[in-house]
Amino acid sequence: MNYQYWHPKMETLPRPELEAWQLARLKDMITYALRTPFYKERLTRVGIRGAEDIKSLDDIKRIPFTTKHDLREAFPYGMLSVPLEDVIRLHASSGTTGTPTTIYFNRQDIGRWSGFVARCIYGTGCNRTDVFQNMISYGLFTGGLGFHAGGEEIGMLVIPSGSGNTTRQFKLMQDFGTTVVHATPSFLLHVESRMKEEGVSRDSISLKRAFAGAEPYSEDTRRRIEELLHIDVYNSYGLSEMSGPGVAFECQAKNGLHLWEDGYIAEIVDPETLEPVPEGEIGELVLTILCREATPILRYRTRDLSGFYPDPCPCGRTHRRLRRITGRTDDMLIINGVNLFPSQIEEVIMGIREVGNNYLIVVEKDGSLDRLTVKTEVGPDIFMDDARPLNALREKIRKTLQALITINPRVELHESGSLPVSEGKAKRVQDNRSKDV
Ligand code: DLL
Repeated sequence: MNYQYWHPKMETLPRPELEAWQLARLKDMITYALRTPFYKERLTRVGIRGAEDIKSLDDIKRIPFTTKHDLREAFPYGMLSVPLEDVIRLHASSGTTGTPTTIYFNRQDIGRWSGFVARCIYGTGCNRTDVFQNMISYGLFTGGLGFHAGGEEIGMLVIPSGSGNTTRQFKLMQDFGTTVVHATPSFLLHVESRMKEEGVSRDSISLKRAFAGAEPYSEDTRRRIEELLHIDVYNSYGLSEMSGPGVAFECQAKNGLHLWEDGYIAEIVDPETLEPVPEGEIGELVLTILCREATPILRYRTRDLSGFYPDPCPCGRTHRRLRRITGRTDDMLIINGVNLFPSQIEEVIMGIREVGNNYLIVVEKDGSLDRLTVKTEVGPDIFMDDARPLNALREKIRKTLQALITINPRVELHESGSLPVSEGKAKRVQDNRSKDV
């Protein structure tokens, strides 16, 4: 494989130099952080009054963790570290579960962020001859403008199509010869189902690659999208608190996501004790941004569960690789006392060929017990009026799930295209238990 780097020097920087860079940038971030009311109070409390109080990377452990709650408390300007007139953009989380969290960027911050996204895109084999259709929401969500700027930096033709409206997406792909798309994995699966329904032939589009992220998905889902659409799919990880996409991305080796360590310091901690886990083990990812002056965020508890691969990547990049994020500490379901991550269910059902492209997990109360129902669509080869294959499929899903998760779920099969599709991140779990009491 001929691996290509957007920023060869930084992407292959020897570890000692990379760590020296991180220390210098961490000191810069401390200087900026001390200009915010929030961190001034937090850092002085632990005796950090200036960059000179950070002497080694290990000193990061002296810095208190930052949580989503802290960001909300600091809303709107408590974490802004530059004069407002230097800020050129903000992004915000949707705020559906409370006060939104807001991140500010100065001009250099936007430039650096685009550079990281460009690295991600270029590392998958794209170049300026590609036509890139960005099928994800624009606006306050970081996925749209973040990838847009990265694509432009490389010099690709970027089509800001946004999410939704599959008919128009197909038309754009056909008219302009789109070679690469960006979307959530659930939207890519939806696109594939709609392609069949609308009779769009694979030969009428020139698609080669997709970047898929913003929500968890399994290796089986990646394989399914790749096989159905005949494309390469690359996993893309990021979060608004760390500017959005461009934090970690798969290279062409497609085995783990390189976390750009010149832009972020990553720690993996035990979510209960908050102590570091042994190298290579899974825990909660904690991130410190090194590449944003206007809103420095230190030791942010992402709630995402991951770990680092211990071995180097064949691509030659020196930045460590994260394992696929399979869940969050706060999305674990406890069903009749059994701990279960939605990703475990996805792994089973997306591995069954006859299952369609969409599913939903419903949890309810049944008397004093919890009841788990897994609703899946069926694939195009299964007909809803033919009871025998339907019963056989239902039983196959039930048995496979029960063997893996030790819970006996109810399985409902639904016609292709009948389960709800979200234009943004898929809502895979409906937990109705609190409504039932
Ligand atoms: O989802 C930023 C983004 C945009 C990433 C486009 C990739 C592509 P938020 O809306 O703040 O930001 O959501 C961040 O989504 O903490 C994870 O729980 C989840 N997430 C994002 N990417 C992945 C992924 C954007 N590849 C939250 N795998 C994160 C698993 C992901 N989970």
